[in-house]
Amino acid sequence: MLVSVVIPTLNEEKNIGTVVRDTADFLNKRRYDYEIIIVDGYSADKTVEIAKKHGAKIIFDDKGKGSALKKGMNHAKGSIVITMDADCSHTAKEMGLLIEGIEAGFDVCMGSRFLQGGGTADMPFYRRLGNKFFVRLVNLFWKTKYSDLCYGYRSFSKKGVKLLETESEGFGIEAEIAIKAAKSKLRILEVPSFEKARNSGAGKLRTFRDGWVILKTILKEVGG
Ligand SMILES: Nc1nc2c(ncn2[C@@H]2O[C@H](COP(=O)(O)OP(=O)(O)OP(=O)(O)O)[C@@H](O)[C@H]2O)c(=O)[nH]1
Ligand SMILES: [Mg+2]
Repeated sequence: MLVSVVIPTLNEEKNIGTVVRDTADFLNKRRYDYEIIIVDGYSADKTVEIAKKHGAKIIFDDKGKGSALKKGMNHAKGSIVITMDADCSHTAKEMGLLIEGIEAGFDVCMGSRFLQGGGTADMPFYRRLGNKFFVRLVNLFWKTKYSDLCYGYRSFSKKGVKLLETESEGFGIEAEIAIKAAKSKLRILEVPSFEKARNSGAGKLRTFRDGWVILKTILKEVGG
């Protein structure tokens, strides 16, 4: 069983080494075959060089996080595809839950900061408020029971990757995936996840600009 880990990066030179190393260590310990795919947005720093040194495959995408994730997921050869951030917010050990969710027969397994056992050290007030509002909106429209929405630590079966034909180029991607998974009647599981604070460097998400993008993404799916 091959596990593919897809990591979008933009100027993460202080973080990417740790993320790739911890991921490889975890998957080696569990004796999984794996590939780690970095989808880089043409970083101006040493992200690519460092990721390569740690054994990751590199592909490039010049649009945004959403477009990078789509490219990486379509490139992945694994029967389980995991997406994670490059800023050390996601803990490699938690990957066990994401892998086992797919092994148990689910198509999309979504980390949630708001299930018992989960949490966050990286969510200012307005983002928490926005996320809560979007979760309610999506649950209302699609009769889902999500506890979280805009969180990128997830796993997918081959079928899941194939059926999710996403269009978001930027930070609307997580919401779009959650909605399309429900629309496609995929088997969805949430597992608790703790989001650590970004280790180093600047976050790229802008709360109000990207909040607007996420709202437009949800409304587009209502119409479509
Ligand atoms: N390829 C690519 N990756 C991106 C782009 N923007 C962000 N990323 C990556 O996507 C992941 C999530 O971005 P973050 O900036 O950490 O977003 P966030 O976690 O919502 O924001 P912070 O809490 O401030 O860290 C990180 O691994 C980024 O390096 C982009 O335009 N292209
Ligand atoms: Mg982050």
